[in-house]
Amino acid sequence: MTPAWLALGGNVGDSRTILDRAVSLLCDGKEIRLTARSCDYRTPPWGFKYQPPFINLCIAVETALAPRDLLARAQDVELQLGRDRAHEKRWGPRTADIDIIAYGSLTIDELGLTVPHPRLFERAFVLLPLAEIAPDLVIGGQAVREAAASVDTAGIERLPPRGS
Ligand code: A4P
Ligand code: MG
Repeated sequence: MTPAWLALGGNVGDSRTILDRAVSLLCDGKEIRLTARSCDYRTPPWGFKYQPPFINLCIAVETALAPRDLLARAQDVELQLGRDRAHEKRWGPRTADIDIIAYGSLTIDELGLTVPHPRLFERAFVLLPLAEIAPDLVIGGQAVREAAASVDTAGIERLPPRGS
């Protein structure tokens, strides 16, 4: 089993419910075991501004899958949750987006898969939830805690667990 960290986000539909479902569909307890889950965060849209706020969260898993298989599984879950890549614009609205942030200490730079995620350090909506579950994780020579402390977090709201 290899540790991996994934970021989830969405802003179409009931995002908190959809992303909860994404976590359960993805983490089957066998090939992908959930080891930590951050709170949900409400975050201002990044990249393309004129769209509703996102819900974002990060999870830590232990996985028996190779990186490509983990990506395929994540994309399969996106599809099950109604993601329609054919009609999306880049950085635009989506029901559920699942990105692999890091896979062990592996560096991958292939067509269709770059790990660690290349835009990680620009994205407070990933760094904040990631710092909650993996503050000491070092990615590309940088500790997540420090990266999260140095990024602009304006407008990001950490949400209490639902039902509390
Ligand atoms: N791909 C390559 N590397 C990876 C990786 N490490 N993890 C490839 C996942 N996928 C990876 O993905 C396009 C392709 O990236 C995939 O087919 C896969 O082979 P995509 O999900 O359609 O991504 P994209 O939208 O074109 O670009 P990117 O940079 O991944 O953007 P996001 O994160 O998907 O953008 N604002 C807030 N606040 N919160 C958000 O969650 N999300 C987006 C969507 C824009 N703004 C946001 C948020
Ligand atoms: Mg993505």
